[in-house]
This record gives sequence, C-alpha cells and structure tokens, in this order.
Amino acid sequence: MIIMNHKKSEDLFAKAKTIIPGGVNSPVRAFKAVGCNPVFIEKAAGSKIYDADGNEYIDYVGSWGPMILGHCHPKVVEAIQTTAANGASFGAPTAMGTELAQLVNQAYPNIEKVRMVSSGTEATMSAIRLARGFTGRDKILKFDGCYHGHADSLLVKAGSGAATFGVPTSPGVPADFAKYTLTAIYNDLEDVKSIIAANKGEVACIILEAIAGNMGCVPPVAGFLQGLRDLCTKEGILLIIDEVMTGFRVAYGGAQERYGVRGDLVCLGKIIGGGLPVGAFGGKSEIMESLSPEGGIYQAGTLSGNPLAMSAGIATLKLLQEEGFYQQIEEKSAYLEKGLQQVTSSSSVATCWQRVGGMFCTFFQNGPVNNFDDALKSDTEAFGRYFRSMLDQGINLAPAQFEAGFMSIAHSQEDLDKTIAAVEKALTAV
Ligand code: HOZ
Repeated sequence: MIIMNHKKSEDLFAKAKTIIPGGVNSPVRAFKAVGCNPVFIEKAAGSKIYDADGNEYIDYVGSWGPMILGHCHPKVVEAIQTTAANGASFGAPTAMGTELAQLVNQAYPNIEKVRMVSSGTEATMSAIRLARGFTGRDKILKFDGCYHGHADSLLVKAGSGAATFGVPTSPGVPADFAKYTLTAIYNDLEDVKSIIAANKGEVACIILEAIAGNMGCVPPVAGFLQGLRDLCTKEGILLIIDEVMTGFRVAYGGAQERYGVRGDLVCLGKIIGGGLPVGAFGGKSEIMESLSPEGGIYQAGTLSGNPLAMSAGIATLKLLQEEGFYQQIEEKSAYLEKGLQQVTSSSSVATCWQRVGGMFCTFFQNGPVNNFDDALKSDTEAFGRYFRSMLDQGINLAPAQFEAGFMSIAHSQEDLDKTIAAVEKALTAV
C-alpha cells in the first residue's frame, strides 16, 4: 500500500490519458510493470527529483542515464542559458558541433569521425544504414534482450519497454524487414558463430550493448567482446558498439575503454547531451566518409548538432574530466553494493545484484544473469512490490525489472545510507 500522497500526479495522469496514448510519451513511464500509477515530475536538483505533489525522491533513474553530474549542475545550466540567449536552433553548422566531436574523438580514438543526431534511436538506425551501405550486405545481427531504440529492424527480440510489455518484436514491423534481423543469445559466442556461418557473406554488422542495460544490467562474460571483435574482422562484418548508456558512464572512454575492445562504429547518446536530446554515431574515417555529402549513404536532421544540446554536452564532458571523477562514482556505487549485499543476504527474498561502475540492477532471482532468458526468470511481481515500497520511502528506481539504475556524483553518503535502509524495509514488503 502506498502511503505517500500522489493526488496531483493521479489527476495529471488521468488528464494525460485523455490526450496522450497511455498517458505517457514513452511506455515504461506508465509504471504498468510495477502495479501503480506514475508520478509526474515537476523539478529536480542534484541527486533529488520532486513530483507534482511536492514529494522528494533520491533519484537512481537520472533520466535513464545522462544525469551523471546530478540534476541541474550549475555549469551545465549556465552553458544552456548562455547558448539559448543566442538562438535555440539554426539548422546550420556551429563551432560547438565541432568542439563536441573533438571531445568525443579524444575519448574514443576509434571514433575518427562522428555525426551528431538527436537521439540514441537515430544513432543506431543511422549506423545500421551506414553498415549496410558500406558492406553492401542486408542482414544484421543483434542480441535477444538488447535494446537499441525503436527503429524497425531493431525492434526484434528487444529489451527495455518492449520486453517489459511482452512485445519484444513489435506489431507494425513488417516481416519482410524483420527477416533481415538475426538474433543471438547474449554472452554466447558459439551461438553467434553458428548464425554467422549459416549466413556467410550476408551479414553487414553485429550490434550490441557492450554492457546490456535494457534487460537489467548484464555485463559481458570474459572473452565475449574480444571473440565478437575477432569474428567480425575475419568475416568482414562491422562491429557496432552501442554505448548510448555506457558511454562516458562506466569510464570516460565507456565500455570500450573498460574492456579494451573497439567497434568499427560506435553509437553514443545520453551523457554527451548533458540531459538534452542528443545522439551520435561515429567510427573509422573510411566508413564514415561513405555518408552523404562525401558519399552516397543518406542521413540528415534539422536538430542534429542543436546548439543547446552541444553546449550542454561540452560543459558536461569537461566536468567529467576532473581528476578522480570516475573513482568517486565507483566508490559510491561500491558502497551501495556492499550495503545492499548485507541487507539482501539476511533476507529470505531471492535477489541478485549486478553492477559495472555506476550502472547496476537488482534481479529478483538468485542469478547470475548472463542473457535475456536468464533475466526473464526474475520474479517481476516481487520487483513490483519492492519498487512500490521504495517509491513510498522516497527512492526513485526505474519502474521495471528489465532496466538499469544509475549513480551520479551528486549522491551523498546520506542518500546511500537512506537507500540501503529503504531496501532493508522494502524486502520485508516483498
Ligand atoms: N526505454 C528507455 C530506457 N531503457 C526508457 C525511455 C524513457 O521512458 O524515457
């Protein structure tokens, strides 16, 4: 039972449902998977987020990853305000677009050239078109439970909301499109090898989240990424590493820096826009130069390289370069992990905590979880009861089992201790 007052959120949700499908602009936000109605957010600051009824929550969603500095960092706010005073959008090149591209290149040396877009979905969709155009092949391979946005060819056995609502392959995706999307088991190199062998010379790219963050948090097992790298090189397949969530998150150079494996193409988003709508895809010059206007592969966008997003991204990345930033994120996350493991080990509820840096989740099962089939064994009803109790205690978690949580630099010791105490209490409600 939820004790917190959510009257205004209830009213706002009822009104939204009359005009917006499901009352939300993105399915998971409807809280359907956790058995309650969504809270409507009014504002945020640092590690906290506030709903329309004035309730305060410690926020581990962080806009699904980008708010690694916490909400409303003064330098990011200042950059956006200064830029806005000079114009919100030009649909024309700016010096800031080049500056952000250079910052990306410094962090990811394999991104020799990069193009800005407006979302992670656009980044992955564009990278796939580029891979197909560059290789002259039509098929792509993705992993069950990985989510790369909602483009047609990627909504096949997808994670995130698609998994949460039981439609991993969406109606509306023509079978004629879906037949070009091959799917393999995450963390199972032998499965990938056999699929590639059965489709020899036909696969343009393998796309994956180097740490899966849309079926909970599922790290790659030892050798998996390197095995994919070697296979792609051998077969002339482009390896696309989707770092929309992990980029500038699990290290400044993302999962590729952490695991020492590089993609031919890389997709970014979230953090590089400092919370504003942004995405990017980039890679080796010889591939990127196939894009129009240098090459013939078409991709475009009025809001691509939007000045507000570029300024927020530049301000954010500069702050992430401060000495010890990622060490602090690691220490905060490790402290939370230790505290949670203590309280969960003394509870009879089956849970399994998985984490890489400041990205984590609690599966309601014994685990370990290495792939989508494993993730699906979780007790989603128990997760719902846990979520509701946490919300009621002022902790904002992602409202679905198949999502990740995110640490920010703004989370205080008090926040972490309060969270650990809340988990202990929530487990008694599960
Ligand atoms: N599917 C997104 C997270 N994996 C959620 C997007 C949103 O609702 O903002």
